[in-house]
Amino acid sequence: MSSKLNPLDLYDIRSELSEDEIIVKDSVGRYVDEKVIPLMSDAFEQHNFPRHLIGELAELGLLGSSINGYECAGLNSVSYGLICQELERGDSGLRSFVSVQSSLVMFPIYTYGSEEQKQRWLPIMARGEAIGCFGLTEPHGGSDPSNMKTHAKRDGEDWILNGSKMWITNATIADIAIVWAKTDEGVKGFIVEKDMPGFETQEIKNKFSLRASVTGALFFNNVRIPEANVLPGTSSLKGPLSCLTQARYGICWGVIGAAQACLNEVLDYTQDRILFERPIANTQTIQIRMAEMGRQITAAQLMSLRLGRIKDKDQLNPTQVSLAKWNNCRAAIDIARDARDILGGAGISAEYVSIRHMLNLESVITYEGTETVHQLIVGKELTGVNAF
Ligand code: TGC
Ligand code: FAD
Repeated sequence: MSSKLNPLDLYDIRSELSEDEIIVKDSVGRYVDEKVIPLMSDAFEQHNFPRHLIGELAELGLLGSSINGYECAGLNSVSYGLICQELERGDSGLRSFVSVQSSLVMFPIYTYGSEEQKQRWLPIMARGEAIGCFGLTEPHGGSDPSNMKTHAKRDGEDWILNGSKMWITNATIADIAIVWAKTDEGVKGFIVEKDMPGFETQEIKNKFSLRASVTGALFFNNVRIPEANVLPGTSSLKGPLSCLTQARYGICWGVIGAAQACLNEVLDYTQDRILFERPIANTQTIQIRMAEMGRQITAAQLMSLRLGRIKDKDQLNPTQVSLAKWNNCRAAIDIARDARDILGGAGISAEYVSIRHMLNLESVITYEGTETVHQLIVGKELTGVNAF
């Protein structure tokens, strides 16, 4: 007789993890249980990103955790995935903060930056003393960044930047923005510092999703950028798109955490909710719905672990990330919506986590490439035809 399975890990993914990976998962998991989950419902209701957590995330080594050197932890890709999963079990907004800081700001500085840029920014970003944001999306359409209007022109030793970016995580709390702009020499990445004259930010308020995360717009009006703030290692759209591959990979894992939180909630709730003289967990329909959640979570876990192992061998193809981003976000949002329904009227209350995860996942399925974008990336791979 085999022992009872863990409902949140039906294929015992844990047994596939190294000792180091288990330590990362368990320590971040404990932190999320003790310090994050108790405050996220309020933070979401109050539309407030709990900034005091940044120092704690830094102390745990979670900022730029995949980078070697520069005071970063140098963890492998599976560990980064597990960090995202545990943080998003708390709230997608917190995982978003870490995704942007690590994959979208520290990664491009590490990969495309000069040694001076790395020395200047990476250690203070790892310590949480400087916060970053990533400006690619523009108001007229984020799915097609090749149509960006933001541009920069050389002026002597400097560059002059004009344009705007929309829907930018961390916009108003960031010390630096990695801004992607068209130039006569191709698409380049600029490190825009918050005090540079002509650079302004504005928070986007009244969101129904990711309320515990800061989102805003960036405006550039003749911002003078010294050559020392240009990332020298990239001059095409491949630069920003390669950053997206890193962040999308983290999301593949992250949304598993959100889905696990929802399944966990309904597993408890349905045991105690007595209707027609029996717990609703004893009905076939509720069991089938929760079994479906278990099936989807297991598939997402297997895809993410395989993706992580391929990434750690440096053999990752971005299309493989698109397939998992599509699959896992779709699974997580379906699970969250169904969990909300199983909770009945209680499911609309902030006392339960499912509706918060459900609302957050509306952003997660949209940002870092919408579901349609990822389907078309996979379609292009299968057919060889670009149908965008
Ligand atoms: P395309 O011709 O396909 O590609 C141009 C060059 O880039 C290469 N490439 C990639 N490289 C690495 N990773 C990827 N994911 C890559 N995708 C493409 C490609 O091989 C090519 O290289 P080369 O050497 O041949 O020049 O470019 P396209 O203009 O046709 O675009 C294709 C498309 C639609 C897939 C792309 O534009 C896209 O991915 N659109 C979606 C945009 C998006 O995801 N934006 C996200 C903004 S950031 C964000 O949402 C942060 S939220 C964070 C949070 O809070 O957690
Ligand atoms: P659009 O591109 O206008 O898409 C509208 C609809 O058209 C979508 O349903 C899309 O799937 C569909 N569509 C697009 N192309 C096709 C096609 N060829 N065929 C059929 N349908 C198509 N961006 C950043 O740069 N940095 C950030 O930090 C950041 N953070 C974000 C945080 C939040 C909370 C949100 C919501 C967004 C964030 N974004 C960020 C922006 C995000 O990446 C974009 O919202 C996303 O890429 C989609 O762009 P869009 O909103 O302009 O939608």
